[in-house]
Amino acid sequence: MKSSSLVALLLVCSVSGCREPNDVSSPEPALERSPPTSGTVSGTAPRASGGFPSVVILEPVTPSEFPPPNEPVLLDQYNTDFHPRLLVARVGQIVQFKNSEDTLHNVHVIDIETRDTAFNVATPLKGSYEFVFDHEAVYDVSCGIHPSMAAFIVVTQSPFAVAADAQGQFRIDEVPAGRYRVRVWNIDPSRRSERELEVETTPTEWILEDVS
Ligand SMILES: [Cu+2]
Repeated sequence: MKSSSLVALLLVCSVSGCREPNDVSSPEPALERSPPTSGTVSGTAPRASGGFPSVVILEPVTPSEFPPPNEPVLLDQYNTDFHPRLLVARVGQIVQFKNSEDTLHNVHVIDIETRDTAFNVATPLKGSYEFVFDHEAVYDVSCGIHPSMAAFIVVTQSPFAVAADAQGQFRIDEVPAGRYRVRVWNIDPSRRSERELEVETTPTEWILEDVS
């Protein structure tokens, strides 16, 4: 019967680690000895401006395809503020705009370059709205009901993008070795920068702030 052979196969897997039942060859291949092919990029970017941290984006110089992640990212509204105040999202990724309190908010999202409105919706009490950005851009997020509420969304094609902390510290793990264009975005245009760097398989600290 098929079901009993399936049970037998599962037993072989669990007891012997999925080797052929008659496999008596020496145990594990030395996987741990294969050289690393990716590295960690960490360092210091400009500190936050106006409460909004810098974003560090690594783009491979050789164009690569990166399918969007299945997991959504969240921009929440509570305590009459956006959380986080700077969100990094990927092209094609679902972004959830949530209202976690009993106060009416709305979400108005504007491309900071073109000033085009991506959308402007009321977020229902304790409800959410989903949106997928289809190209790279930086967006200004506001709530028309509470002028003090402000956030930014940086939409990237590359998966190697993070918001730094308030002091500018950042870390991006598992970056395949190779040459990258590094863009640092900050709401203060004088703190933005662009350069190229070589990602090595050994950890390297990068100073991405041009302090004058
Ligand atoms: Cu609001």
